Amino acid sequence: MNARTSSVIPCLTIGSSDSGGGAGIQGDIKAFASIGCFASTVVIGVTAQNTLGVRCRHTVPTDVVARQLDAVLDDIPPLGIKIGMTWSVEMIETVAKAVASLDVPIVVDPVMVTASGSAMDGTDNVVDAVIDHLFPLATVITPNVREARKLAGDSDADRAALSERLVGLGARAVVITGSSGADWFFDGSTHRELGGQHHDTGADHGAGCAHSALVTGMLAAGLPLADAAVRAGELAAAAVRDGLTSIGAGTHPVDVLGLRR
Ligand code: PXL
Repeated sequence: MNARTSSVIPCLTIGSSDSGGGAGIQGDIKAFASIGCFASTVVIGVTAQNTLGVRCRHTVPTDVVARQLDAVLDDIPPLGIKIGMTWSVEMIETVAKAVASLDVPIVVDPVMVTASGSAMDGTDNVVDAVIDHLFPLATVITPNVREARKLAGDSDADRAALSERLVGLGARAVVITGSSGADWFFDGSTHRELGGQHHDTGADHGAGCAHSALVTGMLAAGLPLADAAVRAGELAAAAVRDGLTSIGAGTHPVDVLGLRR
């Protein structure tokens, strides 16, 4: 192994395909690559989707998901894992079982709604299963405000109260990602508002996915959690600022890769 190859950090994302290319697994691959991480991918579902919305979704059988997990973990041990959209209780259990014994940072992005407003939370019991099976494994969870409210079962608490409630439900740390720019960080002892910039470009499809993948990559690289959260927030905000407004007629995709430069 030479210095060049040893500096590549393998990261795994577990989530669903976005055929439009901006979010989900596709977004995560780009976000990982943008900070020098190699992406392996376990696909739990496929969406027929563009910038205007989700037309349908198809779930990969859990035994095939388990085989993907085995194949990746046997050969390409990740230094960080992101768990995105999980969709069903059975899928959550399959994923949790495969990663529970791994001693690497795990970022749980409890995806429940897309930037264009499509619901992505599958069956009713998913909220409980995310709390019961994924919260205990997570180094940090990264819901947006709507997702935090759903998980906390509280529709009007502020972000400080929400994050405390989520830690009370078993999350070690929480970053509530902000559509209005700033993120809220709570690690069980300290609250911080992280000063992300809000860019109203109409190009934030994939922003949440990019944000959590960037946190994952930075934790995998050894950054302390608070620093990873700050830097990921800055990069995610910049990806919205630079978003690809020529792509699609709906909520345009973010650009983490500087494609227009
Ligand atoms: O941003 C959350 C997300 C996760 N996974 C898939 C998505 C989206 C948002 O569009 O499409 C597949």
